[in-house]
Amino acid sequence: MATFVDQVTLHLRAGHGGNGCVSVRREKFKPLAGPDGGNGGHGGDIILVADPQVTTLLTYHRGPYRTSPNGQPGMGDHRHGANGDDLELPVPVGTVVTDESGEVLADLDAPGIRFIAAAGGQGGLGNAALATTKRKAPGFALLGTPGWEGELRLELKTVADVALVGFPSAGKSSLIASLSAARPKIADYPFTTLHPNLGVVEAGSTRFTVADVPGLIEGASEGKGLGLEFLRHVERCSALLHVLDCATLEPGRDPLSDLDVILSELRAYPVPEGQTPLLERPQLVALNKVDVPDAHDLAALVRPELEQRGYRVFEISAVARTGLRELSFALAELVEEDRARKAAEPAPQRIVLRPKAVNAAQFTVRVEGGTYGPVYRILGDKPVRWVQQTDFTNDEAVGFLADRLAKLGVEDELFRSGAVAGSTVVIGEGESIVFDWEPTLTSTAELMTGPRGSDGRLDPNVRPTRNQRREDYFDRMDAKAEARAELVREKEAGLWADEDGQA
Ligand SMILES: Nc1nc2c(ncn2[C@@H]2O[C@H](COP(=O)(O)OP(=O)(O)OP(=O)(O)O)[C@@H](O)[C@H]2O)c(=O)[nH]1
Ligand SMILES: [Mg+2]
Repeated sequence: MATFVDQVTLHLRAGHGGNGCVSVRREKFKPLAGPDGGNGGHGGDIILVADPQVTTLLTYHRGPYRTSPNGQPGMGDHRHGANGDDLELPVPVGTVVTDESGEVLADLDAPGIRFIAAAGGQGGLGNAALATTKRKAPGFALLGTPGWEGELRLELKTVADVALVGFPSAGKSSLIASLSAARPKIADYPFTTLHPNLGVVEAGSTRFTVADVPGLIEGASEGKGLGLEFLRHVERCSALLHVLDCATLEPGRDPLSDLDVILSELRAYPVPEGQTPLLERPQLVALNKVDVPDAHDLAALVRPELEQRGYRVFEISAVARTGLRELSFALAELVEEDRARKAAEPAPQRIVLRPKAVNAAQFTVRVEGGTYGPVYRILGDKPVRWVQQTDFTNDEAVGFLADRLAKLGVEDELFRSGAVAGSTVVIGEGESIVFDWEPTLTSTAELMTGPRGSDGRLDPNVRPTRNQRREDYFDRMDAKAEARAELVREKEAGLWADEDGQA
C-alpha cells in the first residue's frame, strides 16, 4: 500500500456567499418603519498552508474532493448571515500548485506560506445596506456569488540542501541514516527506497537537510527502474553527492563507469526554466563501503582519476561510520556558499496570488456574429459578478443592475460598438444571461410607483422645498402684477366710469 504520494489532483469547491435579505421593519404604530434586511455571509476560502509536519500528499490522494462551507443568508432585523469558515489544507513544504494548463500558481517552499487555492463567494447585501437617501426603501437584495470551483494539481518537490544520487544499493539510505536522525529502510536488494527520505545534518554550526532519493540505473531517463521521476525532489538542492559503491560484485560495474552512467542520466533530466541544470551544480563524490578490504583497495585505485576530473573525493563507510565527519563538513561548506550567494541576490518574488492587472479596463465588449445578427458580449469581473448578484425575478433588482451597468459605462461602450435598440447583449461567457438591449432599461415597478427605490407609503414627503416655495412666491407675485396691470388697462379703457362719466 502506498504511504507516500507526491502528485495529486485536487477538486475544490469554495463556499457560496449567502443571499442578502429583503425585509421591512414593523413597529406597533409604524408598520412600515424602513428596510432592515441583513447582508449574507461570505463563503469560506480553501487555503493551502505549507506545514513542516506534513511530508506527503497522501491524505489528498485518498480524499481529493474538498469543500468549504457556504455563507449564511442575511435575515430581518439587521441580522447578517455568518461567514463560512475557511478550510485550511496543510501540505508539505515544497508543494508546487499548478492549474489545469500546467501554469504554476504558487510555490509553497517555506513553512507557513499560505495560498488561497479557491476563493469563497461574496455575500449579497441586504436591502438595509442598499438603502440610500435617494433609494429609501429598496424592495430587493443582492444574491451571494458562487465560490470558486475547479481542479488544481499539487506536486511535491522536496526542499533539501544536498541530494544523494547513485545506483541502487550504493548505500545512500545507509549514509543518510548515519549522518542524521532519519531511519529509512535499508536492505541489500535494489530499489529498497521507493520514496524520498529527508534528514537534517549538523556540521559545526551549520544545519542542512539531505534528501535520499530512489536509485538510478542506466536508461532511467527512458523509464527503466523507477525512472527519473523522483529527480523532481532533487531539483531544488544546491549540491549533489554521488554515492559510489566500491564493493559491488556485479560484473561490468566499477565506481568510474557507475558515475558516468549517473551523469548521463542526470544530464537527460530537464529542470524547470530559470533553474540551474543538475550537472552545473556543485558535486562531491563519496566512495562508499571502504570497510570491505577489496573496496578499500578499489577506492584507492580510482581516487586519482576522479580527482583529476575535478571532484573532491571522500572515502567513507556508512556502516562503520568512517570518513563521515570530513564529508559532512565539506557538504556544509558548499551549502554555506550557496546560502551566501542566495542572500546576496535580490529576493525573488516568492508567491503570486492570482495577479490582477492594475487599472485595467473594468470590462470589454466583444462583438460576435450570430445566426440572428451580431451578439454583443460584455466581459469583465464586475459585470459578471453583478449579474450573479441579481435576482431576475425582481424587477427592482434588474433595474438596479441596469443602473450599475450604465454607471460603469457599459451603455456608452455598447453604442460605440454599434449596438442599437433590440440588439442581443450577453454578459459573461456562455449563454446564461441574454438581454434584448433597450438603451436605459426601465422596470415596471418604476412606472407604477414613482422613482425606483422610493415607496409613497414610506415616504410621504409633503413639505415643499425652499426652491419650490420661492417659485410659488414668484408665480404669485407675477399673477398679482398681471392682475394689477389688467385693472389699470380696464381703468384706462374707461370701463370703471359710472353713468355720468366720473371716475
Ligand atoms: N559493508 C558495507 N555495507 C554497506 C555500507 N553501506 C551500505 N551497505 C549495505 O548495502 C546495502 C544497500 O544499502 P542501502 O542503504 O539500502 O542502499 P541504497 O543506496 O539506499 O539502495 P536503494 O534504496 O535500493 O537505492 C545494505 O545491505 C547495506 O547494509 C557500507 O558502508 N559498508
Ligand atoms: Mg535506499
